[in-house]
Amino acid sequence: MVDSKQAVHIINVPLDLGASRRGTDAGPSAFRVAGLSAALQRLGYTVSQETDIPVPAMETRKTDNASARFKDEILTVCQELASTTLQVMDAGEIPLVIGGDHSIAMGTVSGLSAHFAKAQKRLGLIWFDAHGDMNLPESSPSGNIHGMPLSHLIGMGDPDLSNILGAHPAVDVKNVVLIGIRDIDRIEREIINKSGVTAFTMREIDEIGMARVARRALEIVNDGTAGFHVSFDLDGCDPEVIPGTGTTVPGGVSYREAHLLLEECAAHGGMTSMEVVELNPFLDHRNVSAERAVTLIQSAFGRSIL
Ligand code: EXY
Ligand code: MN
Ligand code: MN
Ligand code: MN
Repeated sequence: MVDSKQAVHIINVPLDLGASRRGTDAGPSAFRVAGLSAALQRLGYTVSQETDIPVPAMETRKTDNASARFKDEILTVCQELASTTLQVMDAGEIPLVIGGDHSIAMGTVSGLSAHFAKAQKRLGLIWFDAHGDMNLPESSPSGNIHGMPLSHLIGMGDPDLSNILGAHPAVDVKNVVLIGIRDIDRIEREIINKSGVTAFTMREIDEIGMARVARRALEIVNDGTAGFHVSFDLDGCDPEVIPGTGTTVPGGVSYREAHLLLEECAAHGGMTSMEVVELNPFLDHRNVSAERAVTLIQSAFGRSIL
């Protein structure tokens, strides 16, 4: 569980092969410039180490897999990331994974699950996103793997991508919640509805408020689990809050609502790890999205206003 006596281990994954739009490969650099490490240290954490996962540049690769573009490369990156996440958890440190596009979650979460599986324990998962990320190679309108990681983590889809480190499924659908969704593809909608994951759409957030959404989500992800991971896609926030991301969708989560969710995660005490994905510094204005993302991470790691 996240606790300032534990060391944070930042894992940078500059991947953009899972998206059509270039630029998430510069995410880790923008977070460094925005002072991520110092921001954690101000909260009392030690940042034990930064590990950079090697990622090939798109220009050096070709993909002939139209339904899951750059699958082989993404699989290799996710396997390396999963091993790293597992080692970090085994060492008692807190993994903070910085993307990169959202494909990396298949690696992050598989590594976390492998850690808990050794003790016959399960992991809960909060997936904050404008999108469902529940396409399958055969349903995807784009072939972009960043639209598919969650379906693979619940054991569907391509068998290589859904079996990283032998965790299959990496998470049990009954402990998975989607928060903030508002842009779902036609077949993806059926996949989500049949899957058994709980979805808090923007409509639910509008209707009952983020405070209640957060509390219900925390009940679900902590039901019978050893803790929960937060996979935070910055495009879940409204584009006015986070302009620096590639697949913006209007009508998103406000700055304060996002903080509230993460403050509730910290107050609960069961968060094991976090990842922040889809920052695209080339679409940002003077790194404001990275700076806001750093403050969001601070809330998840226990920063309180007073
Ligand atoms: N649903 C669309 C697709 O599968 O292509 C868009 C997915 C965007 C995924 C982003 C980053 O969370
Ligand atoms: Mn996503
Ligand atoms: Mn998204
Ligand atoms: Mn769409």
